[in-house]
Amino acid sequence: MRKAGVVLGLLLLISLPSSPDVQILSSTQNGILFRFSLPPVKVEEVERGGRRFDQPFFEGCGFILDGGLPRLPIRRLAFGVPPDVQVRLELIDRSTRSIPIGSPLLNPGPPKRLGGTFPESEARIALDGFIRSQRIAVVELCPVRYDPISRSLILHPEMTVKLTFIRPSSAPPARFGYVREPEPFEQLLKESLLNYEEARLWRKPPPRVPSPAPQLEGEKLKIYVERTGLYRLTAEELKEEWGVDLSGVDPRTFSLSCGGEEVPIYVKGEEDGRFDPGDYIEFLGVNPKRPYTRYNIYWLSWGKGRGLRVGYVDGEPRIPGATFPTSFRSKIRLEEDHLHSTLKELGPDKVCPDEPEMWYERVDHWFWTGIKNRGDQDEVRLPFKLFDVAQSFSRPKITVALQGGTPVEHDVLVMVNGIRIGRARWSKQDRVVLSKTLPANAFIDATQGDNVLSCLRIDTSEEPNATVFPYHVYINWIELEYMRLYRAVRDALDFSTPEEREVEKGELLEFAISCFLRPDVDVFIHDGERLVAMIKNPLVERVKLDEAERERFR
Ligand SMILES: [Ca+2]
Ligand SMILES: [Ca+2]
Repeated sequence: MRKAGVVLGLLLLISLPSSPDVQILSSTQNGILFRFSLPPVKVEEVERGGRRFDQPFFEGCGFILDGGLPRLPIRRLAFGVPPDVQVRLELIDRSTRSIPIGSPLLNPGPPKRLGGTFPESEARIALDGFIRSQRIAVVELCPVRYDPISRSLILHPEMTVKLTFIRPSSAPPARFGYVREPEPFEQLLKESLLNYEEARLWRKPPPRVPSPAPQLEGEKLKIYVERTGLYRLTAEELKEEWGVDLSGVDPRTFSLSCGGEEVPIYVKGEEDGRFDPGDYIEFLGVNPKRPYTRYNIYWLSWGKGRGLRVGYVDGEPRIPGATFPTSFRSKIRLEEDHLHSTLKELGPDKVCPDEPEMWYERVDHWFWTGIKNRGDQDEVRLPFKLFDVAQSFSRPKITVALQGGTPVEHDVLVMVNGIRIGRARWSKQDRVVLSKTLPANAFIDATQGDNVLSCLRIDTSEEPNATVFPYHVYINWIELEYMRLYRAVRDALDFSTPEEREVEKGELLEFAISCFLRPDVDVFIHDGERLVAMIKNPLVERVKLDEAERERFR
C-alpha cells in the first residue's frame, strides 16, 4: 500500500499527457517508442545569499531536487506497462548542442563536486509501481545537463527513447486485462499516462470471485489452485498479503489435504518448531480435471500431530561417467487473460445444475484473444514465443481451447505455423478443445521467430448485437508438448527424464539445468499428482550469463 502512495505523490508532479513535447511513435504490448522535443530553454538569474546563480528551465519541467547538486530541469513522463514484464529503457537517438552560462548553477545545498557531465545519463526509469491495478513506469528525461569543465549547459533538443517490455515466455503467464477503476483513479490515470488507451488493457485484475487468495476458515486455510505447478507459501506472504499469521503454530504439524486425502508437503525451517520469516511451505498444486470446475481446493490445517512430508533422495552429482541428457518432452500451458465476457448464454443448468450459485466461480470468463463480431476480419492470428526448443525426431503436440462468444453455431479452422490442427464445430457459448500431434520440428524457437496460431471462421452467421457479443469466438489457452532444453525460465523448470529411446535402460543420469537467476533452488520429483521426494544436495554453480542467454530475457 505504501508503494502506491509514493507513485501517487510523484504522479502529481507530472504534467498532462496531452503535452506537445512528446510524440508516441509506437505503443504495443512489446514496448513503447517515443520522441521528446525540448521546448525553448530559458535561463533565469536568481540571487541567494547575495550571490548570483543561473537557473535553467523549460515549459512543463520538473527539477532535480537533490541537496548540493545543480537544480537542473527534467521532464517526467508516466507510462502504463504490463504487470508481468521487465522494463528496459534505451536512448535510441538524441541531438546535442551546448550553451555557455555565466554564473554558477543554483544548488539547493552546499555544492557537491561533479566528476563529469551531470546528470550522467540522459534518461532513466525513476519509478516502477502500481496505482491500484495499473502498473506505471515513470521515465525521467534530463534534456538539460551540465558540463563542469566547459561550464556550459548541454542541451538535447530531440531525444528518441525506447521502452522494451521483456517477457520470458514458456513461463506461467500473468493474468491481465481491462479493469474499471473508480472514477477518481480512472481520471488520474487518464490524465497521467501517455499511453492510457493501451495501458488500461494491461491492468492486473483483482482476484476472481471467490478470491483465490488463501482464506482462513476456522483452524484451516483454504487454498485455491487453478493451474498445475509447484506452489510456495512463505510465512511473510501469508502474514503480510493475506493476513494469516501462523507464527504461533508449530510448522511440524502442518498438514495439507485435497479431496479428503493428505498430500505430502515440504516445510522449510520447520525443525525449530517455529514458522518464522524465511520459512515456507511447498507443495504440488494440481488443476481440477473436470470441465466447469475452475479450482482445486487444498486445505492446510495444523495442531494435530505431525503432518505428511515428502521424503528425500540424495542427488549430489558425483557419478563419474554419468550421462547428461540434453532435452526432454515438456508440457506447458500458455494462457493470457485480456478479454472478458459475461457468457450470459452459458447458464447454470449446463455448468452446475446442482449448485447454480457456483456458476460464476466455475466458468472461466477471461480469454486471450478472438475474432471480433462485426469486424473486418474473419481470422485471428496469435503469435507466441517458445523458448529452448530442441531439434528432435519426437513429434510435438498442441491442444487449443476455444470458447464461443456469439449465441450461434460456430465453424472454425484452426492452424499453427500453417499446419492444420483441425476444424471445430460447436454451438453458442460452449467451449471446444482441439488436439493434434504435429510433424517433428513444427515449432519455432524464439531465437528464430514467433509461432503463430490462427483461427479462421468458416461460418457466416451474423450477430447484430456487438455490444453484448463483442467476439464470435475466443481463444482461451494453448497446451503444448515439445522437446525442450534443460533451461529454467523465471527460476523454474518442470522437467523430466529424456525419452526412452535416447538413453539406455538403467543408465545413470545427471541433469544440468542452466539459467536460474537465484541460487536457492529446490528440486523435487513428482508424479503429476503430488511431490514424491526432494532431491537434496544439488550442486549449484554460479556462472556468468552469455550474450545469447541474456537475450532470452529481452
Ligand atoms: Ca523455523
Ligand atoms: Ca482464461
